[in-house]
Amino acid sequence: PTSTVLGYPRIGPNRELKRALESYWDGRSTYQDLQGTGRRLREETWRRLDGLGLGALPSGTFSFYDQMLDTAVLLGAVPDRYRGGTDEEAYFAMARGAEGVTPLRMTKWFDTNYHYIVPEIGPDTSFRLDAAKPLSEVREAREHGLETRPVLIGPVTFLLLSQAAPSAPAEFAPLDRLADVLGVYEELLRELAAEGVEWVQLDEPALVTDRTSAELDAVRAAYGRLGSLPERPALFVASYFGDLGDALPALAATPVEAIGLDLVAGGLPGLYAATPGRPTDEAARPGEIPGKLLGKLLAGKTVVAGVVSGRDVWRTDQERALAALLALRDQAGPAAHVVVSTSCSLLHVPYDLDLEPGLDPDVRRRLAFADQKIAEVVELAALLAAAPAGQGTTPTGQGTTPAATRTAGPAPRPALEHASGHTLQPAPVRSPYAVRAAAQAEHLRLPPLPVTTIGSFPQTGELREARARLAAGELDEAAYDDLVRAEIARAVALQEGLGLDVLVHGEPERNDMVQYFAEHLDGFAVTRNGWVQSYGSRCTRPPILFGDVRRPEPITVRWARHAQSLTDKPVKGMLTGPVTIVAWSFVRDDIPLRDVVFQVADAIGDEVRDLEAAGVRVIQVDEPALRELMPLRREDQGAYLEWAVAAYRRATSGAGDHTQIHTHLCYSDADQIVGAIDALDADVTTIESARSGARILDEEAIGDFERGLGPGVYDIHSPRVPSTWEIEVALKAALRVLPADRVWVNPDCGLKTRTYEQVEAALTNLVAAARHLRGDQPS
Ligand code: THG
Ligand code: ZN
Repeated sequence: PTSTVLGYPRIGPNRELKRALESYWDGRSTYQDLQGTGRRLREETWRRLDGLGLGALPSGTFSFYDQMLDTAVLLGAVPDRYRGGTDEEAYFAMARGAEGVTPLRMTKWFDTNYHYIVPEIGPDTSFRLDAAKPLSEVREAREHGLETRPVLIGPVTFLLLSQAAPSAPAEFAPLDRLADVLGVYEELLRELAAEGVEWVQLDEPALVTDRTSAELDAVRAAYGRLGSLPERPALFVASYFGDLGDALPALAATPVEAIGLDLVAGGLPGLYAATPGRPTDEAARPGEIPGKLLGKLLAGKTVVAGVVSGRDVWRTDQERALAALLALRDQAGPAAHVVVSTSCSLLHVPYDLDLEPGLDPDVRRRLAFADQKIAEVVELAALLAAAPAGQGTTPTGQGTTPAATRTAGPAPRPALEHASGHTLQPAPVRSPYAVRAAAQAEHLRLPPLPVTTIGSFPQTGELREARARLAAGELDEAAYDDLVRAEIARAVALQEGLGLDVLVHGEPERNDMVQYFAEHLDGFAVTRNGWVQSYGSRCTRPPILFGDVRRPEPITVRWARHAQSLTDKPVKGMLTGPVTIVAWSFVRDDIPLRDVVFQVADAIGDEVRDLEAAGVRVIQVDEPALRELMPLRREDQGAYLEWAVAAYRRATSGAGDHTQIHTHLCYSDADQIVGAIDALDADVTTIESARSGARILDEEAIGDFERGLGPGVYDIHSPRVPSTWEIEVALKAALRVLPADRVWVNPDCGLKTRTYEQVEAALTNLVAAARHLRGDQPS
């Protein structure tokens, strides 16, 4: 084959899988119904890929929940507590929990907005092959007359991304079980060979992050062993999201037949670099392969060249991609074979631009969604095949157009105007914390252990329906506004009645916070149907940041003003931080990411100033994706954190000393970036999960954390209402390391997914716990 893709979306062009899953979970349909939807989606996908002219089709990229979870099932790594029912009950219990069992942990898939289920591996996990899924999908495709390449997570990545079982000894690591897991992969490869399968794709994205020499030994051992199996399909090891570094020679020395390289995010020095900040003339990183050695490494192998980005929505620069393919073909030498592909699975982009007729034509002609990207792959493969050998020249990167400004039509489009001038104004600097704290104490007059919430209140069905009717033109703006105002009044009255100290308006006007800000900022386009899977049945519609970002007019001020008019207690203004807005959008690549984030920071900074001018005394700027955008290689992380923190401070430093800035971060890995969180210089930081809150308090680093902290003391992901007693226990732990005027009492995240009944009960207990402990505090 000359062309392929590493994977394809599976939620359905109209979110058919989401609907089928949720209906099955609610008991409105059967597992057979769900399987029927799965079969139809897979058939449609294969027919579409084949129809677009793709040379080799993947199978197994479909999943009812997640590919890491599927691999755990494939290997029989199902912890005992999930067993007992049917296979599908165990599968969904691991994903979502069930009566009496909590689900497996879920975490971010590398630096994407996709979440995977974290398998649990212990010294006693008994591995046993369950090849039903890969085999049945291969057979299913054959019923449609199509031959496919099963796609699986590779053994090294599977174990590196797994967590140790809770019962495992401290020194145990899942990778310790490599030899046992390889036994199961061997058995699978034999079965696939017996089935007549010619190629298998094993995904090893964990190899693009920093790996120890022991881990590289594991790579050599794993693929040495699988490669030496006498009866097996050809092995294609795919890497993506970065460059393989030292793992490339390790992998190349094994008998695997094909290696996949992400030439968009990673590239090879002097060969290809499409990402800003990685100019083509950049010196090789330690461990990178100089171009001339490439031929030796890849002799006899197939190189699957990921030149069409699977993660952005921009059209590919065909000229530049072809130059890279030619250079790769020449450097890899005549003994290698080059296949054109996407840089990673297309899971991370929407299906089809044709499903988005409402987009501005000027933006639209720069875009490619999954199906358009497949057409690009096919076209590049034809161009490569037609080009005679010996044409490879190293692309200089000059004279090519950045993707975000590239267009479909033959006529060149005018370049986007650039707002870098306005991003270069220096941001004001806030006074030291002690000065601010004194001004805020005077201005806010809060009790010790102040009680607040993170921002959102339950989103009622009525509200969601009203938003849908507004979008469909069945409800006018004024009627919708009245509904939002009434909902704000309800949330404010509830908080006043319960005795919270800093109130919120509850965010009834927002569906997704990033979508909401994108809708109100210039430089963004939003889609109606551009869904991308976030986890399980949940999706987001990432906005498209295509141009210079500006805030044409205040966004949240009228809602904040309304809420504040209803109470004498301070009401928090609620904003999303610049890193998070950018992390959860598709972002232009014609200027450095840092400059884009700074532009968004300035737009948010405008909103901060307007909120303050409107009399808002507390402003929360959330940055839940601060960790997510972190570069995968350690050597790049320091520079990122520096500009990410600087962007946050740009956004917030316009606030006067008397205005209290809050921030909120989600996800339990916040403890990895305590230093950066501290450097945000927010007056108050609230963090997710009572569990991770406790862990952060354990950190020695907390001694330097000299501002307000709200360790989440109510786990909002569970419908359970915490007792006053357990909230007090959590707060007492915080009071051992922080004074009472710097400890905040709050849930661990927004209340959007809870019911009003649960929220009222939990907040009652939160206030009771705070009041009880206040009695013990010196005032
Ligand atoms: N917004 C965006 N990205 C995110 C989050 C977010 N990434 C990380 C985290 N939060 C992911 N969590 C969720 C939680 C719920 C949903 C999506 C991601 C969700 N989505 C609705 C659905 O699928 O039915 C659709 C929501 C909508 O109308 O936009 O429930 O908060 N951008
Ligand atoms: Zn949160």
